[in-house]
Amino acid sequence: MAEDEQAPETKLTSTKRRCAAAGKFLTGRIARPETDRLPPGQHLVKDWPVLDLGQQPHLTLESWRLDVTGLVENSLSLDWSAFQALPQSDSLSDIHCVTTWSRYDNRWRGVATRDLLDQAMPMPEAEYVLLTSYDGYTTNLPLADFAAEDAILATTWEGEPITRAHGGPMRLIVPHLYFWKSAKWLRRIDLRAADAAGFWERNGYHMRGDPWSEERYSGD
Ligand SMILES: Nc1nc2c(c(=O)[nH]1)N[C@H]1C(S)=C(S)[C@@H](COP(=O)(O)O)O[C@H]1N2
Ligand SMILES: [Mo]
Repeated sequence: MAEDEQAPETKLTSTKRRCAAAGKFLTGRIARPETDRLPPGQHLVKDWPVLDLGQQPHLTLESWRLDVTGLVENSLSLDWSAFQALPQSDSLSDIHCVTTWSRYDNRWRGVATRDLLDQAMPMPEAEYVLLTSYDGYTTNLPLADFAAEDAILATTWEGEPITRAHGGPMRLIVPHLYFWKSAKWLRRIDLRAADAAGFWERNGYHMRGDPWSEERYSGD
């Protein structure tokens, strides 16, 4: 076949494409060999650095809310007790920050993003989420990544409430993407048909941010 001819769609590629379309919630299962645990260009730390825009909001559980908006059948606006009434899950995962530190084996408890999405019921057109936090931070990610099996709206770390500095009372954890996607002090989850850049994504960071393919900056 000549180089410039379009390859005909094979049975395999068409099946793969259909799975990719239907499998929104089936991606994100992490089954990497142990040797591949530390992504390229990362080094391990034992402490847990604090990184943010420098405005750490003081939130009270009485006034806290989480909204789920956009392309969902059921818009949600949950107060703290409604959020706590959702199924609670545990998740053990590694952190990979784009500034090159990684931290293994963090034990989280909270609401699995899938359990929240089960309540909100995303419409078929929903492909991306744009997250907004109480400090004004925003970040975007594909819905499939947000809905990964081990992604969690975490309220505790190592059995203790997440501190304000680390995003308490609730922050997102999406372990298989760089940590800037894991919004602290999460306020709103907006489901969308199209991708829209968040804070760091408008400032040169990658739209997806996969650590194993070093998607650090928008040119990567
Ligand atoms: N709301 C909010 N979430 C945020 C940020 C932020 O500035 N505001 N910074 C991101 C970045 S760049 C990183 S590396 C991690 C840091 O989380 P940590 O301070 O708990 O280590 O939070 C991410 N989530
Ligand atoms: Mo970061």
